[in-house]
Parts: sequence; C-alpha cells; structure tokens
Amino acid sequence: MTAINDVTTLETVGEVAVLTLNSPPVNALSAPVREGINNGIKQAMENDAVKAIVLICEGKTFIAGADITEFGKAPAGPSLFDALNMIEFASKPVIAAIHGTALGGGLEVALTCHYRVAVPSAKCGLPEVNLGLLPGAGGTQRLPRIVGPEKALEMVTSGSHVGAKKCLEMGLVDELTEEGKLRDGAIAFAKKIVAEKRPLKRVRDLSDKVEAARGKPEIFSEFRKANARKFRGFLAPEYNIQCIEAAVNLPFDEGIKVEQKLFRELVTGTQSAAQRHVFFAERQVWKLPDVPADTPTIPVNKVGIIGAGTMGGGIAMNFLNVGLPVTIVETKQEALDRGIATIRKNYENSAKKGRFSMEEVEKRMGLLTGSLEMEALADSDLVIEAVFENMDVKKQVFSKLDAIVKQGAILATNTSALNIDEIATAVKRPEAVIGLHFFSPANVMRLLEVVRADKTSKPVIATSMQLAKKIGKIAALVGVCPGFVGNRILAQRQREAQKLILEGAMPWDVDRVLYDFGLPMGPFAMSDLAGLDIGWSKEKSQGATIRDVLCEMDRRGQKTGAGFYDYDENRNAKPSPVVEKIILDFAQKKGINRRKISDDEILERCIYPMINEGAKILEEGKAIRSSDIDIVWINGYGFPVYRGGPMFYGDTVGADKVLAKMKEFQAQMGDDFKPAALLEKIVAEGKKFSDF
Ligand code: T1G
Repeated sequence: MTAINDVTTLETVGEVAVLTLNSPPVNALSAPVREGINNGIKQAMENDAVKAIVLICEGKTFIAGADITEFGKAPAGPSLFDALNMIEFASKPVIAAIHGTALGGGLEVALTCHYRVAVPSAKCGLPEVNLGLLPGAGGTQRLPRIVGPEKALEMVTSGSHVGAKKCLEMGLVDELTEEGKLRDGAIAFAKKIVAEKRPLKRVRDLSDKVEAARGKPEIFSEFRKANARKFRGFLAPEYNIQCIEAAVNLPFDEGIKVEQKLFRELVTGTQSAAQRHVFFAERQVWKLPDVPADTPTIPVNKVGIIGAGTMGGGIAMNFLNVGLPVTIVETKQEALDRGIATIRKNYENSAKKGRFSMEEVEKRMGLLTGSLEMEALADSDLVIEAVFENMDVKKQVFSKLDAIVKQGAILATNTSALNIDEIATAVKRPEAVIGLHFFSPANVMRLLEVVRADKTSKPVIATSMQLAKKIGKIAALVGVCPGFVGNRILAQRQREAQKLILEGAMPWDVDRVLYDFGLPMGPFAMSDLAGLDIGWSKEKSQGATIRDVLCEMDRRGQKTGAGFYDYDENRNAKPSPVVEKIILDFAQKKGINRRKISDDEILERCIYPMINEGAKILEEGKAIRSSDIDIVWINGYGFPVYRGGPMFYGDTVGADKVLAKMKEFQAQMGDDFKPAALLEKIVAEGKKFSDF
C-alpha cells in the first residue's frame, strides 16, 4: 500500500489496483482528493501488472460532491476535469465502488468510470439544484445517456437520492455487491471483467437513449409545464433542463460546453450563493454556543399533549410518527373525540396517497391515548400545552402540571408569542419550562422555534433540540420576546402592508409584489386563507380597521367566499371593487391623501423593516446568529430559499442600502423605520449580517 497523499492510498490486490480516498466527513472533492485521484490513477496506469482499478472510499460515504466550502475561493490544485479525464481515458477499466451517497461531483466521478458497483444501501443523486447549481462535471451529459432524458430531468431538477436497486434497474449501477463487503465485491467484479476481456464502456459514447429523444421537444415542454409552479423564481431547474436538452440535441463535447456556460452563470449568481448559505445555515442551527454537545439529555419515552385542537393534534402526530406514545388531554369528550378522529383522518389520507400502509395507521393510532384527566400525564417525560392563547389559562395549566407531572419532566408551551418567563412563574420548577413553538399545520411545517426562558436548564434545551431533530424538524433556539423571532419579524411586514393600502396601494398590489419577490403568497391573500376573524370579536369590533369593517360585513376570507378578495366557487381570488371602495372611503375618513406607490417602495417597506428587526433580535441576543433568523423565515414563512432568508438578502442588497432607505423612510414616516444600532454598526464597520 502506498500513500499518494494525505487522503489517498493505492494498493494492488493481484492484478487489481485499489485507489482509496479517505477525506472525512464526506470525501468531498477537495483539492487533495482531486490530486489523489489524478496521481493515483496515473500510477496505476504506469504499473503493467495492474489490469483494472477500483476507486473506493473510507468513512460513511462515497464522494458526496464537490467541496462546497471551496466555492467562491480561488481554484487550487488540479481541476476536477483533469481527474475525470484521467479516469475516462484510462486504458484500463476503472470501477467505482459505491456506498453511502454518491452525490453531485461524486456521482459524476462514478459516471466517468467504466463500471459502477454498489452495496444495496447506497444511493446516487445529482442534488446540485438544491444549491442553485447544476452538475458541472459532465453529469448533465452522461446521466441521460444511461437513464434517458425523462429520468435524468427528474433526477437533476429534484436532486433526489436514488436507491442502489433502482440505480441497477436504470443501468446507473452495473452490479450490487453484498452489504458490508463492497471492497471484496468490487475487486471480484474487476477481476471478472478483466477475465471476460470486457470492452472499456465509456458513458460519453452511449447515444441510443438521447438519439431516441431527438425530435421530441414535447419531453421538455411538458416537463416545464408540469413543474412551472414548483420551479417558480428559481434559475437552476431551468438551466438543468437546458443542459439535458443539449445532451439530446448536441454531440457530447458541445453539450459539455453548454453545461459549463450555464454552470458558470449559476455558480457566480446570487441564487446559488443564497442556497449554499442555507445549506450551511441548516447545519449551524444545531450548534449552541452555551449548551455543550455533551450536555446530559432527558430520556423522552412518553409525551403528553394538552389540547386536541388543530395545534395539539398536529403536534401529537409528530411524536406518533416516530413511535413515541402520546397521551392527549381535553376538557370535553366531544373535543377529544374530534381531535383523535382528525388525527386518524390525516393518517388515512396519507395512506390513501401511498405514503404508508393502513397497518402503519393502526400502529400510530395504537400509540395514542385520549383522556379528560390531566392526571393521565403524571408519568410523561415531556408535556406540551396547546391550549387557548391566554396568559391566565396557560398559567393555570402549568400550575396544575406542576402538581401532577413527575419531577424531571419537561413542561413545554406551544405559545406563539406570550412571555414564557411569566408562564414559568406558575411552577416551582422553572428550569423545566421551555417553549416549543410549532407552526401550523404542526405535522407538516418543518420549523420549530425552541424558546429558552431565563431559567430553562441546559439539559432541557439540549433534550428539546435533540427531540426536534428526531421528529424531523429544523429547530432554531430563540429567546423570549414578543413574537420570538418569526412572528416578531412578521409584525413589521404586516404593519407596513396595512399602512400601504391606506396610503395608496391596494391589497392585490402588495400581494403581487411580495409574491413576485418569491413568497408563497402575500399578506392579504394569507389573511383570507387563515380567516380574517382570527382574534376578532363582533362585540368589540368598532370598524377601527379595514379588517374590522370586512368582518362586520361578514367578509371573513376564503371560508365566506369573500375577504380582501372576492372568490369564485373554486376559491380563485380576484380583486374586489367592494373592498376597493371600502379602502378609499376609509382613507378619506382618516384624511389620508392617497398617492401612487411604486412596487419598489412596497417591497422595501415590507422587507427592510424585517431585516432591521432581525438586527435588533441579534443585538438583544434573542437569536444565536443571523443565519438562524434566515432558517426561521425560510422554513416557517416561505421566504424564498434562493434569496437566502431576510438577513442574507440584506447582505445581497447591501446593509448600506438598507440603512439609507430606513433613514429615508424614517424621515418621511417616523420611527417605525428607526435603524437598529447593529445595522448602523455593520455599515460603519463595513461588515455583513452574516458576520453575526
Ligand atoms: N462539501 C463540503 N462539506 C460538506 C459537503 C460538501 N459537498 N457535504 C456535506 N458536507 C459537510 C457538512 O457541512 C457537515 O459539516 C458534514 O459534512 C456532515 O454533513 C461539480 C458542483 C452527504 C447526504 O449537494 O447532502 O458536486 O456541519 O450534516 O446528514 O457538479 O451532507 O459537520 O462541519 O449533512 O450524514 C453536491 C451535500 C455538491 C451533497 C450527508 N453535493 N451534502 O448527510 O451529514 S456541488 C451535495 C449532503 C457539486 C459538481 C457540483 C449531506 C450528505 P459539519 P451532514 P449527513
């Protein structure tokens, strides 16, 4: 065995050379790995005794892609193309031995090999699209030559990981070896093809599947049409499609040129920078500076939920999904029965869609116990209350829990904005109290705000974050303040949206601008969807706001066929002349002289105060880092991932531009736009939000 470099070794087993990469954590194609492949293949070629080469990896996975940390830096070491050419034009067969996940550049390396073997648990994929990119090392030209353009389109635009068995069926892998015996299996396969004198099969020379698709533009036009909604606003999916089209219509080397051109455009653009930022941000959220990784955690084997309404039921499903028994408590049998029936219906709907079997439905429902007595929660390791959003009610519930639930349990509140420090005053064990702010629908939304109160203990925090990961959430640890992080920032946008429709815009103008920015829907369409009468009461309403007026007219949103918009029988929204008149009359009564408001002003007034509030949250220490705020808004409110989140977007626009606008608005419209001290500091010191 000889060391090619620090991360690569070469040894011969009979007539087979084994080139092993070992570059934790994922054998990414860093400069040393590229150098190792280059030099290792070269050395094996020069050894006449070697008749075939196996390329294999130590650690948890085959090469999982280019080294994303290298992007944006000056290129170092041999180019990936040098390594790929070394393999593809080798005069001896090179066999990729795949375990774990061969992804991105990793699969592209495997595609330049002449053969690919894998263990059954391995997966292959080209997930570059999730980084705002496309496979930039020939993947868009080689993949369709093996699996055909239709499957290639699906793989490159979804970034999905395909299991080894399916890869074998598609021809992406030539043989499956026994689990755990990849090296031996790959060497045996190499010996076999040498003995059989099999030809060197270069993927680039395969043409039947791409030629068969030539002259069928409908393959691409139909794919575009079917995915238009999902791809809205993103550049990378369309560029990936164009590369697959090039593979069908152009010779290989011409197709590579198209791929290179489009890759360069994406990798230097703001969308990929944003999506690469999110990739790392999603991994940073779990790193808690003052809660060490070895903090002891509390075993959670039984979960209690108080409240079987929409939130309580949805929260319960998260734990049932991972096999944790749940006891759910309500005050009235009818509410309890309704809540449990809703959970069952949700599961049965998923089973009907083929997500899992009816047996699985029964298994999960079998873990659920309903009760009208809070005493049923006595031996729960974690109790989450999801009762009416009222401080007195919450404090009564916690006081009862304190007397009932065993010591050492976690007592969590699902409140979306109330002060958890105050709730904790209702118990003798404030260290056990934490906020677990799920987003509705709680069994679907990925975000969980874990809200630490002043006295919350570190084991409770560590356990909560660990549990969040276990139930498949992405969690951000935040501090107690009105609205925590997500809703506190949302309040900024909602305030400006309401002001804008009085000053001159219409609801459909504000919604259009924010929808075109990339949000799933604007604030007024969102209000109609949720229902305008949330928190509204007929008795107290005095027509003080546009919403009051609409609710008083029974225009309560989609559910009443009218809200800010008029809805047809299919709930298609259209601007309402009735609402337009209400707004104009309202503005007149208030003595507001309406004016034409530009789309730019709508966007800046809705988004910049959000960024500014994020800066305040950071300076108050209510979020650990700015990228956590991005994660909250992308996963909780649909901030477009290709803009990286509000704080990353602030960096893209430029903190100096945000500050200048905030000052301009402040001079015109008052202290709603007062710049945060941190925003001033960032600009003064030439820093970025992402430095915090
Ligand atoms: N480059 C650099 N670091 C990476 C990395 C990569 N490609 N992939 C993972 N890491 C780090 C990650 O940041 C984390 O670091 C640690 O590895 C464990 O990751 C030319 C241009 C492979 C499925 O998009 O999907 O190839 O936080 O926590 O849950 O066409 O990592 O520990 O310091 O995610 O077991 C294409 C991205 C790149 C794959 C493993 N490849 N990675 O999941 O561990 S672009 C990808 C993943 C490209 C070519 C193009 C996952 C995983 P730290 P982890 P995991």
